[in-house]
Amino acid sequence: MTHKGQVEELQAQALAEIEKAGSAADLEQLRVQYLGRKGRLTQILRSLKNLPPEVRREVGQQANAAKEALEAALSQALTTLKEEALRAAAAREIDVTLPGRRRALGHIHPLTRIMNEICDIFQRLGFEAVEGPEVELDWYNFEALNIPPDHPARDMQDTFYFNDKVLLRTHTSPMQIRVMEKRRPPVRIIAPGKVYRRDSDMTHSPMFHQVEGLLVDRGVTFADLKGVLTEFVQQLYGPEVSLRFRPSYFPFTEPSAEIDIACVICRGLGCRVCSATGWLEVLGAGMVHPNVFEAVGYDPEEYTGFAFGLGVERFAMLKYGIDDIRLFFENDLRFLKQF
Ligand code: 2U9
Repeated sequence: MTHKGQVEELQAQALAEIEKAGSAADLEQLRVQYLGRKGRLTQILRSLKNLPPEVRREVGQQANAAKEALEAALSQALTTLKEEALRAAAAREIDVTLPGRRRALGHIHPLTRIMNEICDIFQRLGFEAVEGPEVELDWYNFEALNIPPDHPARDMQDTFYFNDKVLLRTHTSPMQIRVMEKRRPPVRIIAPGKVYRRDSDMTHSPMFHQVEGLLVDRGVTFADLKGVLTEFVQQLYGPEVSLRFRPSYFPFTEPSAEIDIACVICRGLGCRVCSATGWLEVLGAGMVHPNVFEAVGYDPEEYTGFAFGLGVERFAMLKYGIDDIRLFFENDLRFLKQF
């Protein structure tokens, strides 16, 4: 075969193989095979010097043209392979140029936060937190707490009953009874948790949260009650906030009081939130009724104690200026993200 025929055949063979190559590695292998230092076309170019001058010129021109053609074909094939890979990724609906997605960070529910703050303050004051059943017996929820059989709280209209004796607790006070039945004084506990009442509007939810407290020992007085609750309110609302204790009535305490703070919205001047009174009721409290001590087997001549109760939602609504209690339970992110 002529030299010219050799070059033509080599070029045709190389181009066919480049066309069939399926990867960048295949293409590189072909480049080495034909154009590398010991490549087949390179060897032809090197052997030109042994040819007679009249053939050398023609074959030389042709070999150089073949070299250029192969280089162009290799580079074109590589570009085509890359384009095909991108098109395949797009077909799988993966846009490799999009930025990564951030994972949204959750946070503590406003009610949980207030609940934790309240419990932390009482725990620093020496109170132990106790938790117990939300499905309760009539004895713990009413009878032992000196709540008489004809009290309106016992009505079907106000309490969720399962049957005559079993109900959803309407306050966390049953826990204090359960603890006193098991332990002797001194007792210093708080009972945080869910409670249930048949009531629902802007300021009442059928399920809400309470923190109640109880301290029993020899020689406990109303002055101890005032000291502990003043300290609590000032730790939560700041040392400047003023309090007032108003006489009140609860079946399970005697004497009883309701505790107001100067309105956190208008600072006592009178506004819509405090109904123009300048005061907000935040706590109920009193000295434990002797009948309650009798019910748990404590001698009321030997021991005295104070108790208090607060509604967590009410505290949170006052703290954050929220006017509808239902917002806490709708899990609307537009609401929750504000805290
Ligand atoms: C025992 C004895 C006495 C707990 C008390 C209150 C006053 C009170 C309300 C606050 C707002 C209920 O959530 S609320 O609607 N609570 O006013 N609670 S004294 O007295 C007790 C508890 C347990 C054994």
